[in-house]
Amino acid sequence: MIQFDQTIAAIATPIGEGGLAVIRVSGPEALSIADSCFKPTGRNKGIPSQATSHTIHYGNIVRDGRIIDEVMLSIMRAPRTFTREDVVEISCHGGILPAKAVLDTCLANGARTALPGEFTKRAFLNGRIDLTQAEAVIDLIHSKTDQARSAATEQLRGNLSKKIGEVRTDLMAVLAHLEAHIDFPDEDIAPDTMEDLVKRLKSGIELIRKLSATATEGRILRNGIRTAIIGRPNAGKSSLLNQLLGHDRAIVSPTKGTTRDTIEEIADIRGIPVRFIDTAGLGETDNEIEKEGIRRSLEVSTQAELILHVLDSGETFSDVDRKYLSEFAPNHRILILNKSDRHQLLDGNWEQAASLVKTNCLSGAGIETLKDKIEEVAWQGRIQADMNEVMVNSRHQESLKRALDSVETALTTLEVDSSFELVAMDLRIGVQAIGEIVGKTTTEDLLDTIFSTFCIGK
Ligand SMILES: Nc1nc2c(ncn2[C@@H]2O[C@H](COP(=O)(O)OP(=O)(O)O)[C@@H](O)[C@H]2O)c(=O)[nH]1
Ligand SMILES: [Mg+2]
Repeated sequence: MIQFDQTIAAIATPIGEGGLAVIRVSGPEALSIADSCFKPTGRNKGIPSQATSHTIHYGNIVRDGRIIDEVMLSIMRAPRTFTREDVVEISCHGGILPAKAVLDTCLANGARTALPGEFTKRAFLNGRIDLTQAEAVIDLIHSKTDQARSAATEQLRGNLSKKIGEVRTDLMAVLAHLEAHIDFPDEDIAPDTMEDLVKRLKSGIELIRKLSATATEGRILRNGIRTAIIGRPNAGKSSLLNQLLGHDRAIVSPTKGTTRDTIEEIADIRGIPVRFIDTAGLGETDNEIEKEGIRRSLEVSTQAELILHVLDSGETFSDVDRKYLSEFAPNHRILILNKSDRHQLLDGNWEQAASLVKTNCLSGAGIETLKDKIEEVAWQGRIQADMNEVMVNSRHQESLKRALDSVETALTTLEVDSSFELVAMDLRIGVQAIGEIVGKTTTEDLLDTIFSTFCIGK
């Protein structure tokens, strides 16, 4: 275990008004800091440093003889804590000022403010969790749908670490064998041992491939799918957004050009976080603000992974729509024939469109079908059931790719019976790349990048 000199403290709950706020303190002086500022008032008036581990105490936080707040103080001694250091958690009254006053008191008694993610970083550096689990903590906090939460929970439980461990064990076993052989070159590798080595490399490669294949799901569940709602003014784009969100977010009006800026909102569509972007609408205008709106609509459309192109069924097909249908070739597009309640004037050979949904945004008809369609388009049969909700992120994928390259090269070299030194060299690169995923090999830069995305207090 690493002995950090400094004791860190932070408000662990969101800043704002609430029932409770929690101040977290971790490090060698956590208990002595608690001794200096906590005055127990309950029946058991023991001081924190004398208290049994994993107990909770009632009392006041006191600074310069003045009571700052009435609190509950939890004492957790190393190593059975999140950071594996002594940890004290103080639950005080919610609200910015009480929490800040309690934190300031801890700082005045010798703690320093924690950096973003520093508690989790200590948990990692002290071997409590590996890097994929640390990343899962942030995925969990940021998760927008139940499916995303569940994937993060699995990763936090060490599901991905276990799979990475399996690959690593296979590669290490082969490597150990080859290294022993390199040291005693006179002995031949028996044919059945050789077969076993090849088998292990092949199973490692297969697992690396399967893990890599989960990257798309991982990205979708972590980042959501950027979905632009485009179409001519008044087609019903804002009405559609409201229907998909289940509440009135965007202003709907019969006046053309009501939505001038883009509106972005995340919705849970069948477990997928979909980031809908309602746009100003396509078309011609002389108004400067509307022009800017249209420019932004186009920008959003080019960056979107999915486009919902809304058409008004009560109008004839226009050149503007034709232009955008031919100009944009997004990865995925769903055509929405809205206003299905109106007299149908929209002409066109719609049956050819791959994805088409008829909706009525006044009644909500067709919205559930549209959600099914979005789900279908998003997954495209990519779910790999046997991966047990393991979903790698782009960092893992990058390491997996390097590992795959070198292990495949190693296998080819081994099979053509070439130099074992070469095979071993490639395997070492592979093991190294696999190790990066769980943090067996890391750099300070990498850790900074990962933990700086955390919130303070986590
Ligand atoms: N009849 C009918 N009117 C609709 C439908 N969807 C939207 N509208 C109306 O069409 C007008 C323009 O809608 P809005 O959502 O603001 O269109 P946007 O300019 O594309 O965002 C509003 O008066 C809506 O109430 C629909 O399915 N049927
Ligand atoms: Mg609108």
